[in-house]
Amino acid sequence: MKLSALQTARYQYAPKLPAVLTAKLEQIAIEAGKPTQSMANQAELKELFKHTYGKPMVNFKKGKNPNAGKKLRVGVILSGGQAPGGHNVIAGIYDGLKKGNPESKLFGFLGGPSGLIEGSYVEIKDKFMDEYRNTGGFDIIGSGRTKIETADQIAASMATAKKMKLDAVIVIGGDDSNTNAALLAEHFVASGMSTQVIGVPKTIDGDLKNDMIETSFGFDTACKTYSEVIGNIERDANSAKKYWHFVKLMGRSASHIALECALQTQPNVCLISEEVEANKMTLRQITDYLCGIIAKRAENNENFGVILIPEGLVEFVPEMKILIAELNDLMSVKADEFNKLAGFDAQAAWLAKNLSKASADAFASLPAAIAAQFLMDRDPHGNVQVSRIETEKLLISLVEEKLKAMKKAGTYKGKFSSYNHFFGYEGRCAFPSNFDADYCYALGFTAFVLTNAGLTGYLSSVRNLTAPAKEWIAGGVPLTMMMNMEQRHGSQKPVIRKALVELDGKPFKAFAKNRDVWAIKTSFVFPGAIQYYGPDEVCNQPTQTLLLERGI
Ligand code: FBP
Repeated sequence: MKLSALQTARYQYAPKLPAVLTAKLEQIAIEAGKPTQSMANQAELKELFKHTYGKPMVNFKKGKNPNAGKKLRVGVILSGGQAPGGHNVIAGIYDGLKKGNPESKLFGFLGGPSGLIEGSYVEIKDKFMDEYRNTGGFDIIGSGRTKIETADQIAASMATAKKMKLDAVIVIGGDDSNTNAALLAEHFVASGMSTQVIGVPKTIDGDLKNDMIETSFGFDTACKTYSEVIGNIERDANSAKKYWHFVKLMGRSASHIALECALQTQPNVCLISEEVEANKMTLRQITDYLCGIIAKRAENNENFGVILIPEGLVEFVPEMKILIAELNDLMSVKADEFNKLAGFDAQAAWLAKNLSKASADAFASLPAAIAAQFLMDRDPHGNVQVSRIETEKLLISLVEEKLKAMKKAGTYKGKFSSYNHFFGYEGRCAFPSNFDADYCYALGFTAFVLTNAGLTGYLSSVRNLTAPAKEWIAGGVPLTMMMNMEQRHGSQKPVIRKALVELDGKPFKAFAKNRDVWAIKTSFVFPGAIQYYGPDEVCNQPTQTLLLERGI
């Protein structure tokens, strides 16, 4: 394989660890707190997780480690969407295992959770590991979105773990994958198996966070990658002064990515799905809001600008949310009937009869190309694939229509030319920023220490992230502590609660305080490309979200 100069240089980068983890393994002790509770529905969750509910939080401190030197066999899974830094999590686990006992072994399950179900894996060894250190992507072993949930899948996973004599399975995943990890941990203990299950918080979406998990890995690099390109587009827009750019940003549900990019680049508009939902804004109201800003800038002769749109927006617009819920139901309950329909016209005619009147009207109001995207296959969790709905194009067409009407009425005198963009996949496999390279390595090493301590049902946790890495606090959070019960596919299910943008949180407030000025007065900021070498403020800054949330 031909290597770029940066990849060659990044192989030399030594990720930083919290001070406690740089000690000899014999000197890393576990300090357990008090028993914990789930964030809601305590009685139901206690019943569902009879063996793993309510464990204490644990932290690492300097002290005696009775388990040092234990020979371990561990399997690791990369689950769900790619996020920069996944390879360093594996490197952290690997180095920890080998430091503990050079005869310990790490196996990578191929293609995500299905690798565990099918017993498909590879042993990770020195040379193989070294090829992936500090690189982006999940290509070391691949990822997948299979859920381990049916009785057969759980039985197959147990069989693999037994056959491979695994001491632990480490699941690197988001909220859904770690919910699965919690269930697996419970099943393993309930069946008398000694295989432990440990999770690691991954997702560029940034929505797996709470008091104990300050951020999920990958969010930092993905946001910096998108912000670089948004900044470049802003500068282009400000140079040519003739285009409006509509930029959709990844983030399945929560708007953390859009908000962080807005804080980094100060665009003219950034829609926040959670606010749209709280204010019950219809598509028409969103269009009016955008056109108001476009018209105002036109009065200043500024017929250009940049608008950020979170990927999940359509699911937060009231009429679209109801439409999507009805479509999800119809497409699963009447799947046979629906799947027989040949082509979009037949589907639209069938839906007109089967949807509620309000949803049928909402569906009919969409341009046909966009409406067809609402009918694409659901993901394995039953979710509509919002990254495939071209919300940016939908908004452009609604804005064009409205501006035409405004021109007729004499309330808009500008020129409107637009471009649409979608930034998503290009941010998921970038070389991890120094922050993500360090954070991931520390998360991986922490997952190893939790494994070494014989714990199960824990999520690897590294905190105090705005301080230098040596001051980071490492430990484990019981997975059940982050859970509640939610309605999924018609029944109540235990799930890790997704963290949405909080409208009374500091990042949103910082944005809301400034957005009216940014809308009219061009205030663009150009962050430039991620820097891996150079002064601290250039290459080691955490995200604005993290700084604001931690009051810095
Ligand atoms: P995870 O939650 O699994 O980390 O995935 C996040 C994400 O990148 C979303 O932002 C996006 O909507 C989705 O994955 C795209 O999924 P896919 O990779 O299957 O197209």
